[in-house]
Amino acid sequence: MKSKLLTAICGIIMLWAVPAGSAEAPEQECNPEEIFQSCDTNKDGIISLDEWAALDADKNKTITNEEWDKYRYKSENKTKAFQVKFFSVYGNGMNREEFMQNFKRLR
Ligand SMILES: [Ca+2]
Ligand SMILES: [Ca+2]
Repeated sequence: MKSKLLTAICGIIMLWAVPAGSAEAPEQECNPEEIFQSCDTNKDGIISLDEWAALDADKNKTITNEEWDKYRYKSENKTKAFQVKFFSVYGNGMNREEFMQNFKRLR
């Protein structure tokens, strides 16, 4: 009987010890690879103008962290500042290499 009570108390203490989700989420280092994959919705390795337009909310040919957060997380800014400019040598879409070259982390 006594040990049962002790087990119950220990259980309650352990529940307390587990943080109930940190209130302030730390800023995340956004992963360019993840952004590329998300842009490339049909997974052909090229971000077409249509795929790009889905993220580029203000249509200025640049995707910023705000636009990314809105697309990916829907609310509150979680990503460190960055921008990616649309650049395509052949004008038919941006491949992975072009994307990585045009990804800029802002301070
Ligand atoms: Ca694509
Ligand atoms: Ca934009």
